[in-house]
Amino acid sequence: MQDQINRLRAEIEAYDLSAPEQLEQFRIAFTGRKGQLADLFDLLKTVPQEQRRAVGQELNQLKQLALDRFAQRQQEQEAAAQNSPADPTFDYTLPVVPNALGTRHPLSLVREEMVRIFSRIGFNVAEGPEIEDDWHNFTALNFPENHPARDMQDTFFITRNPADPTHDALLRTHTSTVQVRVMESQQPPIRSIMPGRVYRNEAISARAHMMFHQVEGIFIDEGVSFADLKQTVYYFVQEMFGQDIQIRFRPSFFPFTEPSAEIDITCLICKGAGCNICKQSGWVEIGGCGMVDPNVLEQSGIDAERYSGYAWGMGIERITMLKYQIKDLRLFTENDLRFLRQFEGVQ
Ligand code: 2NM
Repeated sequence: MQDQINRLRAEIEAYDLSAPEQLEQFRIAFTGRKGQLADLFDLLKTVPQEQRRAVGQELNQLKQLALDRFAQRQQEQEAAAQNSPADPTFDYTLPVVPNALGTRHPLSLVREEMVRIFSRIGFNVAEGPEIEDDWHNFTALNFPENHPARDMQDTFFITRNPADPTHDALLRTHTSTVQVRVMESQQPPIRSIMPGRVYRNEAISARAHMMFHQVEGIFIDEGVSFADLKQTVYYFVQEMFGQDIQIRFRPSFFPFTEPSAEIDITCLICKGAGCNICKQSGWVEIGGCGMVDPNVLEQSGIDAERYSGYAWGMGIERITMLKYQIKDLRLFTENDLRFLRQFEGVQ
């Protein structure tokens, strides 16, 4: 028995495994169910009782030796296969099949364009949280206690405590919240825009949604006037829509600005002649603006005797709809690829 074991060990150690097919022959000859090791294990019962344990151990070591050789050679062969081409006739000079890239969402394209336009005249981008508190969304912005925008009908509240509204958590209804945060943390000159998503409790339709996007902006320094505001808006509109576009300011009201105005531009559909998009007026509204109310400046820690500023807000959806003549807001959130693929070059 001992001789047989020694012979088999020598055979296992010397076995030539250089060709891939020899690996399988090795397995059949030694470790397979009908291999030589199995034969020797069968003979174990003929070994005298007092030697059986030692011989059994030796057989197990031999089996492990064979399994180790097999595994090592198998690994070597797999590594070699990965490093050499499976098909030597493969033509590596063929052009690859292009991998279709996705396209950017039209709202992203317009937001990026707006950021580029304002950054050229010195505005930086500020961001803030979408979950806000009563202070940043309303109180700091001069919203009176009983203002309808504070109502559940317009605002999504997350937690509400009628006894202590200063601890309400809500989804921001405008990005003016970020303006407040900027004014609280910086001193003028301040020149920032705030692109971002906002939420209002509205039924979803072609013209309204419970979530949309805004770009608001703020400019605070010494001696800033409404003339500066008008010129900035005029510059933006011409860069965004073209040189022939006219603008018009209509007096309006916002709690956080005084005076305040609505911004209209020439209707892009009928070029001012009158159509059903502009309700025959030749003008369409793109946002609101005004001089920041001194109360708002003071509440955020800015000296309103020394500084003045203007601010504005525009809806990205509205500007995108005008630019690309999209007639239904719901298209922006339906993820229909036939819609989404129309705005940026695809192969
Ligand atoms: C608008 C219209 C007019 C505005 C004002 C401020 C702040 F924080 F400075 F008071 N932020 N945004 C503003 C002014 C927003 O959106 C239609």
